Amino acid sequence: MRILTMVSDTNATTLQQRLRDKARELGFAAIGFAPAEDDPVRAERLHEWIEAGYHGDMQWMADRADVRQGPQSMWPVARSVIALGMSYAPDVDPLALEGDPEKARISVYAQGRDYHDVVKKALKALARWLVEQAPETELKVFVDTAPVMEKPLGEAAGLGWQGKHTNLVSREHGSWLFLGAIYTTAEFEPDEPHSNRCGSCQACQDACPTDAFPSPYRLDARRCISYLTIEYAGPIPEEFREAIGNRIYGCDDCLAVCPWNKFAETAARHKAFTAREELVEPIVADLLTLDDAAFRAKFSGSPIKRIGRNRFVRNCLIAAGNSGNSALTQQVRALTGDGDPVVAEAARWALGKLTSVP
Ligand code: B12
Ligand code: SF4
Ligand code: SF4
Repeated sequence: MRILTMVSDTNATTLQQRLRDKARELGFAAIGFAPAEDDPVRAERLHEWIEAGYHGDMQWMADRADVRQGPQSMWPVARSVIALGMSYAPDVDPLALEGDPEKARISVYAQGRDYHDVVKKALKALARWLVEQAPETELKVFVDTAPVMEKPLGEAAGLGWQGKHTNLVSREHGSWLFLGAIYTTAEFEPDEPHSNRCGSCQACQDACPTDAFPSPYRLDARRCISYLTIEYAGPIPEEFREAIGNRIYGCDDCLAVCPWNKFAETAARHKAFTAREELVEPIVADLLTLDDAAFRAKFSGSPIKRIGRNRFVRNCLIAAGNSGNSALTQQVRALTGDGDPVVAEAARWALGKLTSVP
């Protein structure tokens, strides 16, 4: 069903333009349209990725891969995808704390409000607006948690391209876009898919501290610090602990070195993603003291709350062990008796590192 049949012909072309305007008014920095088609190449790459085991413990990626592979597989009546991006461009260098072991590094995306909430709210508002304009339209909105491959859809809709670090890179906003998508029964004029602009650059591949890219455009999540510190609940494998350094939640290194970021302007950033001051340069010693209640209070409204106190303190203990800061020894020793076995084990490891400092 074409959108032309849903609204009067004179409004038809302007509806798409008004939708773009509305998206910007709601805080989206980028919007594009793509046909709601499955792409066999994209689908095959997803299945290869899962067969290689690169998803690690993210069983939800494998469970719904047949639906995730494309819009038609999920919702056969969908005709168009509206891809959206919201900027979270930082105003300081995300790598600035690299050599500062007393401080911890929280990835840029988690220094402001939880993007799941912010993007979803704006997507729903945009969806409501579209249904008011074209009442026969059916739609579904997605950000992150649904079985949807948002990056290739963003590329198909012209928002940017999937760089060698696998994330979507925008010429205007660099690597700093959160993505969301709307599947709709309305048929919009598609935008041109974005061409790849990585060229011979491989800065992101060289920057990765854990060698998580088996080849360009492919990420082995099991080696990625973002996976290890956020998604993975067990004891972090020893081979990665030193490389994690002082990163306690996510990792920005491959994104931060991308040369296209020089065009990203913080003026385009949604105000909800302005960094909370206390999360820009947090002190490792302060974070080790958090119990469950203090953790929840501190990270209310933040994506960090999702991982819970135990996983968070586990990460802080890895940073403590890597700090070489013997002033942390008492705090770390106290955590060797923690009720959570993963926290207690991380504390023993950190204690061993701190007490072996010459
Ligand atoms: C699972 C997941 C993760 C996993 C796995 C990441 C990954 N690369 O798949 C982990 C936990 C590691 C992760 C980490 C991060 N994530 Co994440 N994650 C997701 C999620 C939920 C699904 C991604 C997915 O489908 N992966 C499956 C694999 C198969 O997909 P893929 O890597 O895109 O695979 C494609 C390429 O490999 C490509 N390909 C393969 N071979 C070749 C060869 C050539 C030549 C080419 C051109 C392409 C190509 O084809 C595949 C299919 O298109 C999405 C949200 C969503 N629903 O889409 C967010 C999402 C991708 N994450 C996001 C973010 C912000 C991050 C982090 C930056 C967070 C952080 N700072 O710590 C890191 C970045 C790490 C990195 N370099 O990717 C954003 C990215 C926004 C953007 N601009 O792209 C998303 C879109 C969430 C959102 N709604 O904004 N994430
Ligand atoms: S987020 Fe960090 S660990 Fe993961 S691939 Fe990028 S640089 Fe490597
Ligand atoms: S750092 Fe270079 S290779 Fe990596 S995504 Fe950016 S342009 Fe592409």
